[in-house]
Amino acid sequence: MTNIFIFRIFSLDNQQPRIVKSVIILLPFALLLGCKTEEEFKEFYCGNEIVKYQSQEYHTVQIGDQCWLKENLNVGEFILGTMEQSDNGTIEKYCYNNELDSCVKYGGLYQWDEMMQYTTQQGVQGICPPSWHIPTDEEWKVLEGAVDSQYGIGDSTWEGYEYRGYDGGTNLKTTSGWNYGGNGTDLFGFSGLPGGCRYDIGSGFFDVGGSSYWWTSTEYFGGSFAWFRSLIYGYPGVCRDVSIERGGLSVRCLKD
Ligand SMILES: [Ca+2]
Repeated sequence: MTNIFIFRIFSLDNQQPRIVKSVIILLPFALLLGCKTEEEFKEFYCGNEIVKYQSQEYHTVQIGDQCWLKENLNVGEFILGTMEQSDNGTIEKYCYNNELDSCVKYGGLYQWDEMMQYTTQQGVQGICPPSWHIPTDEEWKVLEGAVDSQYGIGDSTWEGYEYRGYDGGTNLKTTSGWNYGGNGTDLFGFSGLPGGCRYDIGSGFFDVGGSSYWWTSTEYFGGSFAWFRSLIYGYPGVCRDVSIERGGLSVRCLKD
């Protein structure tokens, strides 16, 4: 359309200086091009992009077809481990051993319902930033297949329980920060730290430095339990298991 329009204008009147006509005709076209370029700059580039959310900044990392936040979520108001998180319009978090520094280092620990913001729908935004969501059990299987050197995406090994895979866990762990010689390779930049968890029974905390626990948004047989993933020092695989939803685990968000 634009080319035809330009041709017609040129053929109407050859008396005007050619350069003036060119400027008048091409100006809207140039502005259009300029707008497009600006839009392109606003596109999301996983890995370069930093996500600002509730006064915290999160890095991003592309692993296969998925874009993950590179840090555990640390959002909400700190409450003691002896308290329960509730549907009160405020996001609440536990910090390991009730120390705020633990939340800075490892992110907050959340009960499943609080993380989901009181829905049971898989893949919801929950407490994640806008256009991010709580990964499902299936989306975690894709990540596991993407980072394991022996068992790829879709391999039946990922349907199993407890520790599965060859070296997926090692490749998800940070290269420092794990106790008992448990550091990993962090081959894909996932940067899994051993943040421990809040017990599902009682109100104490468990195993910071030795293991990590991330919720999925997938319930187990529709209530009270949900799937999670765990890494532990000394095990190269990734643990897939269920926890009582009352437990306080870490949360990693996945881009929509
Ligand atoms: Ca709450």
